Amino acid sequence: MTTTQPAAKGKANGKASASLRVVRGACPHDCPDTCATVTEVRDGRAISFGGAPDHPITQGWLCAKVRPYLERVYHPDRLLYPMRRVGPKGEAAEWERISWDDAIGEITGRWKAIIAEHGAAAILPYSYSGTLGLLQLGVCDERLWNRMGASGLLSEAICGAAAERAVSATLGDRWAPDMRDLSASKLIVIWGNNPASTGPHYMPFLREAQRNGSYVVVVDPRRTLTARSADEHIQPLPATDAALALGLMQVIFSAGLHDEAWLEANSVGWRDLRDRAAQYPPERVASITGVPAETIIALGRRIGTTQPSLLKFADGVQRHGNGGQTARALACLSAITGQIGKRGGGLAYSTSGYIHWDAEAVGHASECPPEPREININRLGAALGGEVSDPRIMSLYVYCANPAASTPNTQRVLAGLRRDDLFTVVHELFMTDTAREADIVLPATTQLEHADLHKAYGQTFLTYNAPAIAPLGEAKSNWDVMRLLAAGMGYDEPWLRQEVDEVIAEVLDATRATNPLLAGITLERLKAENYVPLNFAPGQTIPFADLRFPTPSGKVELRCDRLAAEGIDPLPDYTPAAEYAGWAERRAAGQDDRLALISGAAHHFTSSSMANVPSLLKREGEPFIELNAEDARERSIAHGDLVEVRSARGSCQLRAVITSTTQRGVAVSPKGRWPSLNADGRNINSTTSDALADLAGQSTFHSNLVTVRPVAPAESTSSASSAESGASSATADAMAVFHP
Ligand SMILES: Nc1nc2c(c(=O)[nH]1)N[C@H]1C(S)=C(S)[C@@H](COP(=O)(O)OP(=O)(O)OC[C@H]3O[C@@H](n4cnc5c(=O)[nH]c(N)nc54)[C@H](O)[C@@H]3O)O[C@H]1N2
Ligand SMILES: Nc1nc2c(c(=O)[nH]1)N[C@H]1C(S)=C(S)[C@@H](COP(=O)(O)OP(=O)(O)OC[C@H]3O[C@@H](n4cnc5c(=O)[nH]c(N)nc54)[C@H](O)[C@@H]3O)O[C@H]1N2
Ligand code: SF4
Ligand SMILES: [Mo]
Repeated sequence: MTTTQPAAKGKANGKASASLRVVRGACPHDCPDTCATVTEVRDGRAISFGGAPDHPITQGWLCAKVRPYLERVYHPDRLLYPMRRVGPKGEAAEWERISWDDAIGEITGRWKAIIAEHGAAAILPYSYSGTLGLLQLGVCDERLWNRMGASGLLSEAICGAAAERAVSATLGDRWAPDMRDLSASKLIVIWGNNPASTGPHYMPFLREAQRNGSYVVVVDPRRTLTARSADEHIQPLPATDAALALGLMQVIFSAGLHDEAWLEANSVGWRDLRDRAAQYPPERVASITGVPAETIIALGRRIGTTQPSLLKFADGVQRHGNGGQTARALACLSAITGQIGKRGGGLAYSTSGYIHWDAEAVGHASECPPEPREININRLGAALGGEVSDPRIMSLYVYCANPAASTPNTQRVLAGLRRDDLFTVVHELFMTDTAREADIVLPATTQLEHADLHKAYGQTFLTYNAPAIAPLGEAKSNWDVMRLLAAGMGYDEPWLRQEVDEVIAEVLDATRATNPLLAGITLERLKAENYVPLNFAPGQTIPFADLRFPTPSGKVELRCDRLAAEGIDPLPDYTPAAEYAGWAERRAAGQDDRLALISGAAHHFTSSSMANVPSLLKREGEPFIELNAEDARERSIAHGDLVEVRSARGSCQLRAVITSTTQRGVAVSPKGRWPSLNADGRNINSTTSDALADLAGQSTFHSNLVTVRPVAPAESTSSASSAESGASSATADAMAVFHP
C-alpha cells in the first residue's frame, strides 16, 4: 500500500508532506513474528523504517537486528551489477562487471549444454531462508526448476523438518495457540526455544502472563535471555530432552495426574505411552540428563496439577541426532494432561499449518516432468563431492542462502564449491563467502525493493509487502531473474511470465478455494490493508478446540502407526544422539575432554543475514564461545583468550567468554558469523556435523563434540577484515549485554 498519508495511527513523525511516501510492508526474515513494517520514503530514498504501530503482534517495534534495516539496504557493499569471475574461485576471486543480457545468456548457455550432456538433474537450485515470501521464495523454489526438471532440494531439513514431521504425525497439522491467549495460561514451559532472541514479540505476552500469575519454566542447556526472566530454569545436558520428557510423563502417569477420560476419548495409544514412560523413572532420567530427580518430580507434578498449561518449543532443540524422537516426546507430553484445545493450554510449535499454499498453483508441477531426485540440503558438501552421482551435480544456482556460512560441515561445502567443473551462480545482496565461490554473481533486491506476500509461523496474519523504493543499481528480485532465466531457456509457459501480482493472486485464489481461513482475503484487500487476520470463525482461534485432529485416526496419535510403517519407533523414546553416544560416561571417567557445543541463534543476526551490518557486528561483539568457568580453568583458558575449537570435521578460532550461563561440559557459540569476517576465515560450521537425524533428514548442528584449547599468540591469524568491520574489541560490550 502506498499513500501520501502519515504513517499509521499513532506514529508521531508521520507528518504528511508532498514528497513523503509511507509504504507498508512485511519483515521477510526467518522469524515467527513476521512483523508488519512502515517505511517512509522521500525523493525515492527510504528515510525511516519501523514496526507498524497498529499491528496487534508487531505493536510498533522491531527487533534489534532489523531495526537498523536501512543500514543493510544502503550498505556500501551491496552488489549492484551482475559480475563474472575472472581468475580463481574463493578469497582471491576477481570480478568483471557484465550486463544482465550477458549474464543470462552465459548462464542459460551453460545450462543448455549441461542438460544436453548430463540431463537437467545435474542442475541443483539451492535456497532456504533469505526471505520467507510466497513469491520470492515459495514460487521461485518451484516453477522454473519444475519446468526444467532440475534436482530438488530437501531444504527444510536444515531447520525444522524433524519437528514439523513429529508435530504433524502427533496432532495432524501445525496449528498453535495465539500468543494473545497466553495470559490465560497458568503454566508455560518453554523448551529449547529462545524467543527473547528468536521471536521477541512473544515476550510482552509472556510478561503479561507472568503478571497474571503464570509460572514460566525454561528448559535449555544455556541460560538464555529467555531463561533469565523465567521463574525456573532447568538445564539438561544437550540431546537428552526425550528422556526428560518421558521422565516427566512417568511422574504424571504414576501419580495418576494424566487426564484419562480425555486420553480415552481423544488419543491413540496412551497406555502404550504410559508403558514406555514407565522405563524412565526420575533417578534414571537424572543420570541421563543431569537434572536432579527432585526437580523432575516437582516439574512433573506441576505440569500434572496446573491448568491451563502450555508447552512451547521451536526448532533449536531438535537439531540433534535424536531430534525426531525428542520432538515426538515433547508433542506427546503436551497432550497427556488433556490441555490441547483449551484456551491457554496445549502445544505451541508453529502456526504454519493454517495455510498450505496450493501446491499446483505455486509450482505447476502437473505440467512438468517429474522431479528427478531430491538432495538433502545438509549434505551439500557431500553431494558436490560425489555422494550424488548419475548425474553428478554440474551446476548450482544459489539464492536466499549462504551455504558457505550456514550449512553444516562448511569445509566440505567449500571443497565442493571449488570443483573446477562446477558452474555456480549466486544471486545475492552481498559478496558473501558463498558468492565468492561463484562463476557468476547476480545482484538481488532487498524487501524494500520488491513485492511479496507473507504468512507467519508464529502468528495468524497474512501480510503484503509493497515495494518502497526502486531496486538499487541493477538489482533484480528473485522472480524477475527467474523470468529472465526461463525466457533464456526458451520456456514459454504463461506461468513463467506472469507479473508479480498475477502470481500472488493465482496462489491466493487457488488456496482460498479450499481453505475457509482465507475467506474474504483477496490480494486487493491485502494491498489496501497491509495485513489481514486469518478468518477464524468467532471462538475458533484455539487450535483443536473441536477435538478433531487431522490425523488418520482423527485423534492425537501418541502411538503413531504411520511412523511405524516407515520403520520408525511409533512411541517416543530416548536414544543418545550418535555424536554423544557414550560421551557422558567417558567424560565422567576422565577419558574424553570434549565439550558438547551448541550453536543456536545470535541475538543480532538471523542466521548469517545481517552479520555484515556494522552497528550489529559492534553490538554482538567479536565471534565468541561461552565456556563454563571450570571447563576453562582445566584448559588454562582465560576470559578473552583466543581459542581453537575443533571437531572431527574441522576447526575455527573464537574468543573465549567465561560464564556461568553454561554448565560444565557444554559450550555455546552462536551461529551466523561470516567466515571471512572471522579471525581465521572460518566460522562455527567448520566444526558442525552433516550427519542426519533420526527423522526427516534433519540437521544435527548441536550434536557437536569439540575440543577447545588456547591459541598461542604466535598461532593467531587475526584478519584485517574483522578489524575493518569494527567488530574487534567489542567483546566487553557483548558481555555486558549477554553474559551477566
Ligand atoms: N536473533 C535471531 N533470531 C532468529 C534466528 C537467528 O539466527 N537469530 N534464526 C531464525 C531461525 S532460522 C530459526 S529456525 C528460529 C529458531 O528459534 P529457536 O529454536 O528459538 O532458536 P535456537 O537458538 O536455534 O534454539 C533455541 C534454544 O535451543 C537450545 N538447545 C540446543 N540444544 C538443546 C537441547 O538439546 N535441549 C534443549 N532443551 N535446548 C537445546 C539452545 O541453547 C537455544 O537457546 O529462530 C529464528 N530467529
Ligand atoms: N551452526 C549452526 N548453523 C545453522 C543453524 C544452527 O542452529 N547452528 N541453523 C540453521 C537454520 S535453522 C537455518 S534456517 C539456516 C539458514 O541458512 P540460510 O538459509 O543459508 O540463511 P542465511 O545464512 O541467513 O543466508 C541467506 C542469504 O540470502 C540472502 N538474501 C536475502 N534476501 C534475498 C533475496 O530476496 N534474494 C536473494 N537471492 N538472496 C537473498 C541474504 O543476503 C543471505 O546471504 O542456517 C542453519 N545454520
Ligand atoms: S526478524 Fe522477527 S522480530 Fe525482527 S523485525 Fe523481522 S519479524 Fe519482527
Ligand atoms: Mo531456521
